[in-house]
Amino acid sequence: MIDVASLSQIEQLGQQHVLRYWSELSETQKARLNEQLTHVDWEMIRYYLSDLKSSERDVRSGRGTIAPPAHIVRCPRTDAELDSWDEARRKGEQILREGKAGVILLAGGQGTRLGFPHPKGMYPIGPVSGKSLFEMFADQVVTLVARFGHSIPYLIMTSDGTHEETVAFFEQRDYFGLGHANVFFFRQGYAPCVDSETGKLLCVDKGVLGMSPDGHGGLLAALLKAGLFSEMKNRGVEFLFLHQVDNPLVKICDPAFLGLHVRHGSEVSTKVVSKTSPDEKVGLAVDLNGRTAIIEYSDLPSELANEREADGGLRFWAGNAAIHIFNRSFMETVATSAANLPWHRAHKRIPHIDDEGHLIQSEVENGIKFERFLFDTLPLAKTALIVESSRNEEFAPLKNSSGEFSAEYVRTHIVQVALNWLKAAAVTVPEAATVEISFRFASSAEDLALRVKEVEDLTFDRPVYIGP
Ligand code: UD2
Repeated sequence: MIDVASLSQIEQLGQQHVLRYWSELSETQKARLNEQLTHVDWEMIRYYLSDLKSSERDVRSGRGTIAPPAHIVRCPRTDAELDSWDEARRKGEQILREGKAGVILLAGGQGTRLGFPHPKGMYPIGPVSGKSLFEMFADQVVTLVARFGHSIPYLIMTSDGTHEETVAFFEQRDYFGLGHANVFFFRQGYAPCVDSETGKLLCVDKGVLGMSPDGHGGLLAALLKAGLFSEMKNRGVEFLFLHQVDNPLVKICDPAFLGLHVRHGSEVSTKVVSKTSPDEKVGLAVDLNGRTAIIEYSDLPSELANEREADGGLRFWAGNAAIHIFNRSFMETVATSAANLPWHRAHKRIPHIDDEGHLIQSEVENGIKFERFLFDTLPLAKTALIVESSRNEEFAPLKNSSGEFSAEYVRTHIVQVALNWLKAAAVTVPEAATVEISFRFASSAEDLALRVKEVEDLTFDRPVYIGP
């Protein structure tokens, strides 16, 4: 029996073709198609059909007014700013001691640009250790737990494409010492794909809709479905630190960032880094129609991307480092409210069956995938804070198989951070040395300086890994 609610939507939206093979399907196949149909966001399909050719965002069609963020907390330079950050750091450290912080890792992406045949977090990025991204993140969390004396739950969002391998990777390594009870794997949801010309739902087999992960904005519904908002509330977690799987330089639960977030009374805070060029492919923190927002680089008109201030710097310099802190209560409110996040469209080559049921591997971008972006929560917040981070210290994401944001690029940046810390601790180290410092040994330049006795006699004529 076809799900009645879905059937009326199918008829209203001219999607009868998805039922073409219904009579040929087994009971199992019918049940699967019904399951898929009940998860289709028919409002999204309706909107898409009514809006087939127009742009999806205000700013691109010129309806929106866009400006740099009115307020950004810049990296500290003066003594007064340094004192202010130190005070924020102490406040953040208190939050960690009180067990009010949790961590969310976005790990559902397919990582297609990298060409790595496993979940990206498994990539052996450590320049000397060969540690995976997952292990480097775990090293940070284990160190934070030891330092602040309270467990920190680690919530890892996967997708069907990454789930099994990711869970097995952690289980085989005993969760890197995080403690099984503190790690929560949960899967994000899916959205159907449509033909970009007709808006027809694409099928990948007789009675099987073509679906794709619903974007990292699917986090909210996935947390809700997994019961993790109430789990976090029961644990006393008030703040959720969120990071992407691709950036090993991220300072997980950075106490200063936590402190600034709380001091500002923000519902969501985001770190930005200086763009290296007007067309760098990172999202932008902006004021969009007077609200703090992040827009994708593709949504920023090039004339705005190229605007410069009197000092020659980019007017729109604040690149989205994809490092956020959310109040758990705010995230839950958005997850349960009707004000859902907007759908973004991505033109893709999507395999699909033709009228005769033959699978077509399209040579052109024939279809649309729909994704929600987590950063679309910013305009929904009463207060959203933008905080600058030092690009050299905290941003080197692994994206591509070569060139910028490649493994070589990332490893070079990991080594450079270690060299900077050693130099700050007055350790003599050659510029060309290859060094990696484990977060379990030191998680900042200040940490390293406290243990300089243990490293000052090291020789750097070969790659050196400083850590347990
Ligand atoms: C993201 C940002 C971009 C910039 C850049 C910085 C978006 C749309 N763009 O670009 O503005 O900040 O990062 O590095 O966010 N993911 C899921 N499920 C999904 C899709 C993605 O979990 O369905 C995760 C993915 O595993 C990764 C993160 O979200 O951790 C970013 O995904 P991406 O690689 O697609 O983002 P990218 O590089 O296009």
